Amino acid sequence: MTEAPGAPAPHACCTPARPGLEGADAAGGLAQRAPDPRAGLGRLVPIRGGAFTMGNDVDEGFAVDGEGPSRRVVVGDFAIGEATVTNRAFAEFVRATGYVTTAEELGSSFVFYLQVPEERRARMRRTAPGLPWWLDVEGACWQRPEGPGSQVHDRPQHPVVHVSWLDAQAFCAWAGCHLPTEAQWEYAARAGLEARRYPWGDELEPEGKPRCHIWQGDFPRSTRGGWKPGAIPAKSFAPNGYGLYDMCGNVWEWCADAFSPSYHLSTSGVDPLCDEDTGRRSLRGGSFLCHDSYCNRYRVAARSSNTPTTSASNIGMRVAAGGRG
Ligand SMILES: [Cu+2]
Repeated sequence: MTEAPGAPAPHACCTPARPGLEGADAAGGLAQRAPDPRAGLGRLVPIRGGAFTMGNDVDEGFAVDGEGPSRRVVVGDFAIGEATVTNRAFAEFVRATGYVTTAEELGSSFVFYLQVPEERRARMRRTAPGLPWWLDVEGACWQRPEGPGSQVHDRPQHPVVHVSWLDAQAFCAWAGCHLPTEAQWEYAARAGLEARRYPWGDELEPEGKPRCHIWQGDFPRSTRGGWKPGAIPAKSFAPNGYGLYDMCGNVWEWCADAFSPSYHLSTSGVDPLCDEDTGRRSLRGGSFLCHDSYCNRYRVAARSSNTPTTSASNIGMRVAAGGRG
């Protein structure tokens, strides 16, 4: 699908980026404590490896994303979180380590404008360049997802958001796991269905029922039917065939790979991992801001990326264990 007329970049709806902070590409400084592996992580689903068709050749994404050419890829056995990492699990990590996230260090994070109360919005000036619906909100971070005055005490089962790729790496180092590779993520998302658009098949809303948390209404101006922009609790919709929740929509999920648009041309066909020095990291799954009219990256083959220091109210993470990573 196409982006809106006059859109600054086809990456637009999903991912503002922090400029000028690239290069910090390793999660240094966090002592590896004797972790309680998988503490508070929820279930890790064992996935039996195999061969699958990865990527997409149908012209329904954005050429710059590099969704194709599709190809056969083999992944080894691994395990993956049944859901995204929750606020509860991330709080456990912070309590145990005193970890300070990138957003907390830098003093701000990106919040979608409709998530910020109108009276506060009016006083805000800073927006992401070219993306007016993103506010760079001072004080926004995982514990205050909409900025000062917001909190997560009543959202323990929501996915943690405002985590940078560096934060995700640090969390994984503590929990004794790793971020899934793109190949592991897509293999898990497809759950054995070949060449389908979504984890459940080709139809977005079978029998008229939403299957994932994506934008409802006219993006980015208005919502319909009482739908509100913002992450919702993990596991709010039915899982896919492998028992995995929210592989589409809700929040973007960081992957281990460096992002390259030529990923499908340049990486191996066996447990691929892109380690080119591109300054960006891959994101999968789409978020509550995705909508067919603007950004349909809630498909299993769709890809996005951001700089490793970027955080936003629609970016979270899921962990993996075993296999490559
Ligand atoms: Cu999107």
